Amino acid sequence: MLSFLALTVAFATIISTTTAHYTFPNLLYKGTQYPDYTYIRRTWNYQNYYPLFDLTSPVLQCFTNGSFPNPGTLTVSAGDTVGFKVSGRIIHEGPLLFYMAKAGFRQTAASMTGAGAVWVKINETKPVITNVPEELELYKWPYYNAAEVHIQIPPCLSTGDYLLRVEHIALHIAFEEGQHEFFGACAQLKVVNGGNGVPGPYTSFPGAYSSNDPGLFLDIHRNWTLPEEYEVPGPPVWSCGL
Ligand SMILES: *[C@@H]1O[C@H](CO)[C@@H](O)[C@H](O)[C@H]1NC(C)=O
Ligand SMILES: *[C@@H]1O[C@H](CO)[C@@H](O)[C@H](O)[C@H]1NC(C)=O
Ligand SMILES: *[C@@H]1O[C@H](CO)[C@@H](O)[C@H](O)[C@H]1NC(C)=O
Ligand SMILES: [Cu+2]
Repeated sequence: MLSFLALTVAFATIISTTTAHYTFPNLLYKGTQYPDYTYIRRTWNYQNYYPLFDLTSPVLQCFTNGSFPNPGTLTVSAGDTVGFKVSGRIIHEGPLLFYMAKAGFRQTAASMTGAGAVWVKINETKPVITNVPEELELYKWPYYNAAEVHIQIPPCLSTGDYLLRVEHIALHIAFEEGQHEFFGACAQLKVVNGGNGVPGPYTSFPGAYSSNDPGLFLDIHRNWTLPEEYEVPGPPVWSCGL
């Protein structure tokens, strides 16, 4: 049985599904907002903003489908904060995740594909614990309605070329298995002034997620009294051991 709230939210979502989705087209760095898909790979959904549902698709690597040339690469220092401007706002509820993948031997951020077990999760957000009434879902997911998101490059990360992958997973209709909506993008970064961090564990896309993961198949509108028990999907976060 679905709660009234779940049905209401699902119905509202169906109505607005083609107009209200979101992409991450602009890199933000040291006060500059770069033009669309400068240092960010142009995503498969850059025009229609469609969600990705297929957890077995290589599109999950960088939300690209191979139709567009890769952009340039931005130089940043380990420990710097970079951001992604959202096209509109993150209008669905769910976790925000960041991953990085280092370019291999004779690869660059522009030439690497993101295939294989190369990804390390560097951040994730759980829902927050609040006494706000159930209906005010705004307060439960820290990035709900966000117009931009930011991430610190791990200060101990070793110097080199990387993909930085942002991912938002919308869970408003995830009470049906497979109805998780994935949105994201990859920035191409050259990280300088790095440290001696040893990242891990590594994961791959596809491969990191299954449609019956507890964090991907759940009713976030029902029995939602214990948000601290939410399990963000994918591997644990690596954070320089901090
Ligand atoms: C990739 O995405 C673009 C834009 O959405 C689309 O025009 C193109 O047909 C897609 N190519 C493939 C191989 O799916
Ligand atoms: C609600 O969640 C709690 C904690 O996971 C669980 O113990 C309880 O059985 C759940 N109640 C219902 C009605 O699903
Ligand atoms: C993840 O991001 C949040 C919000 O920016 C920040 O407070 C937190 O310290 C980060 N966690 C790690 C492990 O970097
Ligand atoms: Cu949606």
